[in-house]
Amino acid sequence: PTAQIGVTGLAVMGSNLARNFARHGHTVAVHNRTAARTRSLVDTYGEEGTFVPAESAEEFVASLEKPRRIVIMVKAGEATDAVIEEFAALLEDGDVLIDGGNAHFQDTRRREKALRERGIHFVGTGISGGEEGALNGPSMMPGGSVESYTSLGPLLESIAAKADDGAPCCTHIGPDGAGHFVKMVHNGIEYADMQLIGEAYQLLRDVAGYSPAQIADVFRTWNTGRLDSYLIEITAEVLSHVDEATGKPFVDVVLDQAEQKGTGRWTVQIALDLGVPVSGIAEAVFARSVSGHSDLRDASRHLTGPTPRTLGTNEAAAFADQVEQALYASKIVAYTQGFHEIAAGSEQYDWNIDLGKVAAIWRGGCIIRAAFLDRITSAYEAQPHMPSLLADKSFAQEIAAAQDDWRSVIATAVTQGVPTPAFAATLAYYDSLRAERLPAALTQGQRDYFGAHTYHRTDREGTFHTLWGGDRTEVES
Ligand code: 2AM
Repeated sequence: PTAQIGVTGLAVMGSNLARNFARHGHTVAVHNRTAARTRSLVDTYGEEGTFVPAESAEEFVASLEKPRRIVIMVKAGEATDAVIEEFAALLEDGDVLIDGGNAHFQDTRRREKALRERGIHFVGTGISGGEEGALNGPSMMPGGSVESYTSLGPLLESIAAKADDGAPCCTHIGPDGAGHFVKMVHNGIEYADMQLIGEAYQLLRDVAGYSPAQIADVFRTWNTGRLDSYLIEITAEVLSHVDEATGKPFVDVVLDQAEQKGTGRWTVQIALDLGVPVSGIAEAVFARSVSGHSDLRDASRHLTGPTPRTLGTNEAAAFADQVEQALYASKIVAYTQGFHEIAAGSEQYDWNIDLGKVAAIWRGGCIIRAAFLDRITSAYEAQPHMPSLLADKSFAQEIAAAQDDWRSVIATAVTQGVPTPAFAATLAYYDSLRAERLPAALTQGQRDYFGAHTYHRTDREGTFHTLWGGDRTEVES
């Protein structure tokens, strides 16, 4: 046996990951259910490094050094279970099975437990960066045992993206499902980021009256400042692209119905279970859902409302600056919510996740890579147990400076009838947290009225109920 690592499942993500390992000097065993894919990989890219192609699972396993390390890159769900079963039967104590797909973290917890009982390390690993990242350096979020990371970590770190300071964008996230959980929230934040960018675009289009090409230039300028990020960069690329067939802006010929594969939805579902308010992420998921309801939208075209008024040139430029402030403030809140969910998951499942390290490995390789993740890293390094990213002084100051514009942009959107659900939800979250009193006191009163659900008082310990149907005296319960 000569291979340091094996990859099974050689669709684009798996092939690119295998090539990445090979290009970094590792001998890579490659295997696919349909052997033609394996042959084609080695035929096309064999020169890039040392591949050991295997036709059968037995041959594949026999080609690996011990402890064996096998990365599974097949579709999440039943295919993953089938492949795990096939290989687990051939593995020995101490071998490491890695699932690099977008598995649900609860599936990962279940699989890790079952395999641990058979002496096999199971490493659910989030991988972000798309096809390009898999080939040239993704951000990697491996979970599983500490022991598995001793053997696997250096290999993964060698192929991971490197942050600007040279640190690999890969760290041991925590036990069992921790890696896939963090990848899930990464994707949730990605949904929010994309939606916020989309709302900024819509405002620049409808209120500032800019063309897609002009908006691309605005995004290019923003990308040189604190919003510097991969998503802003590709937004400018997409907006400046012209459809060849029609000569129209590409963004004007694409059907405006956003699809989703499920990790954003999971982020919100799990947040509901954990009781974590991820309203910005939720609005992003709902916004895609609304867009996809063509039936509802068709049936609603008669609904009235304001038509946005386009600003003059100078006003438009000033408005664009305000939108930048709004986008930045909302983005900080969306990340705050995502990190809160990771902290809550970590607490619930005893994962002991280091939030600073999570921010650090998102600085490169992944879809949400952004200059400001460096600052989130520093904030958590300075205060690892911050209850919220908004507890960090410098982020709080930035929001303080941005908030007049933030409010004004949302007010404009509301009066002009441009939907900005994620902008508005993130601002409402901010205002809810800073509010002296919330109407939750009234909610408690209502609950006590119709259901005798009781309440607590601000001035005394204890649990109370008012006899609403009687003389309205208060009783302690
Ligand atoms: P295939 O080339 O034989 O179809 C993405 O679909 C990748 O997952 C492909 O490499 C595919 O193999 C593999 N795959 C999907 N379902 C599988 C299964 N049940 N067992 C093994 N590999 C599977």
